[in-house]
Amino acid sequence: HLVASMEVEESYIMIKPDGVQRGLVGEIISRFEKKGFKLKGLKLFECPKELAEEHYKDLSSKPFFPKLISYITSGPVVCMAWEGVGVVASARKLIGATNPLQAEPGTIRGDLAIQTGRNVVHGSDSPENGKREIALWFKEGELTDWTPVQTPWLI
Ligand code: RTP
Repeated sequence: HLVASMEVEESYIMIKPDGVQRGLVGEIISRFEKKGFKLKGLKLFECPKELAEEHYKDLSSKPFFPKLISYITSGPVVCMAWEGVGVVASARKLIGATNPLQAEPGTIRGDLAIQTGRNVVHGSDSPENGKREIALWFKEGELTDWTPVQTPWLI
């Protein structure tokens, strides 16, 4: 179980192909934006098979791995880098349980999804993986470190 930290962290959040196909991009982005996290990178992207396999390499021995790779590469995804205090655990909370039927109402998966194999969004599971995944999915020039103007509630 992830405990919310007081550190400024980065999380890699990705809207999976079903989220894009179902027209949920704005809805999902708005949840992180309204919470108060800072968007540092955003792109619509067709994920090559090799990248999907690298991203999910820890799951490569699982029986569902081939299905997972074809799901993630089945259409464009929206890649995002979000920054903020405790963003990794907080984003996992906003996203909800892996199985959408177990995700609480009010969470993204709890409100918008039914199946584990079509659970609309990914969020990094540790600050280390947040950094690793952002480096994996974004090139250097694609990230912007900007300072919010007169919005002290954004960190
Ligand atoms: P994610 O990495 O996408 O945020 O998901 P997670 O941590 O909640 O779940 P994880 O166990 O890391 O699994 C990654 C993704 O693989 C798919 N999955 N399918 N039994 C199955 O068919 C199955 N189990 C997992 C899901 O898309 C899950 O989000």
